[in-house]
Amino acid sequence: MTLEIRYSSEVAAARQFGAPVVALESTIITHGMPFPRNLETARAVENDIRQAGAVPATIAVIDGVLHVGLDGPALEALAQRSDVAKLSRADLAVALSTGATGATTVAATMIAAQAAGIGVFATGGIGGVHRGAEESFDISADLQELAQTPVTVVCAGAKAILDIPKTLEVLETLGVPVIAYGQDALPAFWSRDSGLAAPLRMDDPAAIAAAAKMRAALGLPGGQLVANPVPPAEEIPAAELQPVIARANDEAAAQGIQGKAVTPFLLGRILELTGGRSLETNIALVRNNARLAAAIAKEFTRQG
Ligand code: PSU
Ligand code: MN
Repeated sequence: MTLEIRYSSEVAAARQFGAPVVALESTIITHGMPFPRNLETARAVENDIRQAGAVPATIAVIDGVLHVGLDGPALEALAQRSDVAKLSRADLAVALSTGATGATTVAATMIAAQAAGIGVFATGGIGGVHRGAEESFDISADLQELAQTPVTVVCAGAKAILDIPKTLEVLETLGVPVIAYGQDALPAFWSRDSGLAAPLRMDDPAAIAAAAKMRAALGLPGGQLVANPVPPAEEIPAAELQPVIARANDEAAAQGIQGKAVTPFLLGRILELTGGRSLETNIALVRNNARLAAAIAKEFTRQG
């Protein structure tokens, strides 16, 4: 059995000429934002990466084929479909071998990026340890993936819907470097400050790329998590969001929402409860992460 990867024309050209490439996930498109904002955002993020001098590679499984880079019509079709599976590490091989269509989570996108030789990936927020995980055992496969797959993931911190202290503890146990970009505090997705210090801080894309290369030189598996704070003008302060998050979490528990459905449910409810404001922040932070990921990708190329 061989893995077939279908590259978009711009990603194929970038690979041929050794140009910098940034991977992008697709679950944020299909399960993270409503249509049509999801499509507008996906396009804007891709253009941000191009304007920063790198090539975007949005990753998804379409009819059992692993796509690395989606052309315009494919992106549009994916953004409009409501029957798309959410594929994490456990699902990827089954989807590919049964001809399914699915969007890749952070974990699955990291696996695909590595298969395609892409070292950096931009997203919004990673999955992590959910509140009440001591009862539910709900810990995202994204954390294990960061421990074993050598891709630098640029996010805006762990989503504030999670238990952030527990998420940090698990990342520490797994040996994942958690690097705040340009500040000491760990950002919390919609907010710039989680109230917790980040384990590591870096201020320079070149240093982040060099650290990834040093990790490989040491023979260590796994990636790096870069937490990039949302721009100040777009943030929702943590204190303001806290009651909304508590209510969304309570509703999820009361309605018995479980497993893969938890994260999309919480994001959707927070969007409603903030009157759409959380979505604007989400869009701003993903675009901000795309620009930083492009700068890191260029450093990977420059450092060779
Ligand atoms: N970040 C967002 N929106 C999302 C996600 C992340 O801003 O929809 C997705 C990512 O694909 C991440 C997934 O991998 O949520 C985590 O899901 P879970 O908690 O079920 O592992
Ligand atoms: Mn989960």
